[in-house]
Amino acid sequence: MTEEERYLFDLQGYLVLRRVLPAVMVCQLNAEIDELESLADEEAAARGVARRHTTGSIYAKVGAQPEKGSGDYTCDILKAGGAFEELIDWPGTLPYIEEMIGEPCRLDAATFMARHGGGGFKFHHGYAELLPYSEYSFENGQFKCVSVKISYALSDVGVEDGCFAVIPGSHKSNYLNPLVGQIPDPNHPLVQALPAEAGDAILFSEDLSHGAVENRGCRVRRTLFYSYAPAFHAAWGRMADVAEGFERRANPRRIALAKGPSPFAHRGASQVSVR
Ligand SMILES: O=C(O)CCC(=O)C(=O)O
Repeated sequence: MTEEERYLFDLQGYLVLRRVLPAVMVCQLNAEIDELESLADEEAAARGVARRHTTGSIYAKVGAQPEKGSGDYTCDILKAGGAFEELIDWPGTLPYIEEMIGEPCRLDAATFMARHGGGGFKFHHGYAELLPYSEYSFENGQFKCVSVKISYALSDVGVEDGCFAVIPGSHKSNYLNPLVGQIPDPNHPLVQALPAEAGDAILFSEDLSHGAVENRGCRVRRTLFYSYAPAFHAAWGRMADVAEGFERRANPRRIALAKGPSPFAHRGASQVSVR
């Protein structure tokens, strides 16, 4: 991270990295999503990539359901293998994650999300509650974030396409977020909408108030979320489960990130007392 990036991440709670995925990688990832979307729900589930259709929740606003196709959904994506595995230790983003977490870290979830016109996501987090799984913290001149997520855009997402949105600085707020539970209004003075082009990545502390503007267009927003945490964290259920043969294909760093390295590895055996 450059000095300016450190300053901005601390100040705002997020960083936007432009074009961290080259066009060829974006094409490859989209082609693999197209192939998965050509499958019926049962076939996708049989491959371990079960779709969780968005039916509305305290956070999600459901988009229009297309006549054909999958509608709004998320799924755990590493079970699909392929190029999704390459993003686990992507060189354009992983060094940022390592510095933001400041501890041996692991991947705790990797999901894909498709959102159609009408869909949105309400503001959550970024107020004074202590959520042990999401705290932003800075100690002894180092970031010590407990959860940092990467949102990779696989499609161009303007404000009208329902882009990601945040309240900058809210990761440090001590007051209740006045917009929590609302779909972000990009014209509200507190709200920063973050349009992205395919291949861009937004890295954010989970402690930041974040959500997504309503998709008012007719383009489907495609996004990958890769979530990282200190190594002592458990994964989010099965959300970081990998595909058959992963251990044979992957390099040691990728395996350690997906499986969770030993939280004490960096301290040395002498500092870990065994009785
Ligand atoms: O749709 C988005 O970009 C935000 C989604 C989100 O905040 C979440 O899944 O927790």
